[in-house]
Amino acid sequence: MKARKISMVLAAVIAIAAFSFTTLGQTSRKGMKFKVRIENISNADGFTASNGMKWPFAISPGAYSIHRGSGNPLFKVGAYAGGTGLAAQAEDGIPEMLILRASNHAGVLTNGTFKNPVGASMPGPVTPGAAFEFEVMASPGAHLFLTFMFGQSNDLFFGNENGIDLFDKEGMPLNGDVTSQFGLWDAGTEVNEEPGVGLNQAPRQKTPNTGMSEKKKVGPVKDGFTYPATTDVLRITITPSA
Ligand SMILES: [Ca+2]
Ligand SMILES: [Ca+2]
Repeated sequence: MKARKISMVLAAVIAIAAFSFTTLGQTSRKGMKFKVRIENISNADGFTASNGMKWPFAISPGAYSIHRGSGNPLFKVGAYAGGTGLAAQAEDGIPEMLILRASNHAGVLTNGTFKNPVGASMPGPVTPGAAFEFEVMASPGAHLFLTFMFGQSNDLFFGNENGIDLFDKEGMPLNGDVTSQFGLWDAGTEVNEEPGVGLNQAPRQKTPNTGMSEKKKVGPVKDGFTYPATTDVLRITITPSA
């Protein structure tokens, strides 16, 4: 009798433990924290322009959006960027307006910016060897969008056209390198000059929003100049918190 009672109590304890474990697992999956790291892995020697001058590869502060459903809240390939806030992001590395406008997009759960390089107390560009890092909370079904500027350009930006799923179909969190999902895009708002040389590019222009304006649709860069392959200069990783 005694042994039977003990085994029944044990079974109940195991059942409760198993239930709590399952509940905890589900709860943590509903709101899991991810760390997003955007690292400039380009060579510190930089690139050589047609006039022989060296220029460093750098990226600007950027925007992120955690989103559910279809569409891209930050940019739309094949559409005009006018009025979306993309111009300030792509021309001057200023993401606030884009985030403000993106918050009207159906399906947006969270929007934010990343502006301070790791270890820096002030906003600024990420130069060779440096990185941006930020954390987001997300639940299954959510995906991530990012934008940030190619610093030595008129209106070029990096971004993922399609959302990056933060969980797989089984609800397991994404963990790894997602750089290959990012492209270099032309916002279509300012005429391109040679990268690292153009006087109307962010590092050299006298004030933001300077340069010959253009009215093209957002699309792949086609200007005859040479650009580094994205995976040669950037490493973007997503790591779930334990
Ligand atoms: Ca352009
Ligand atoms: Ca400019």
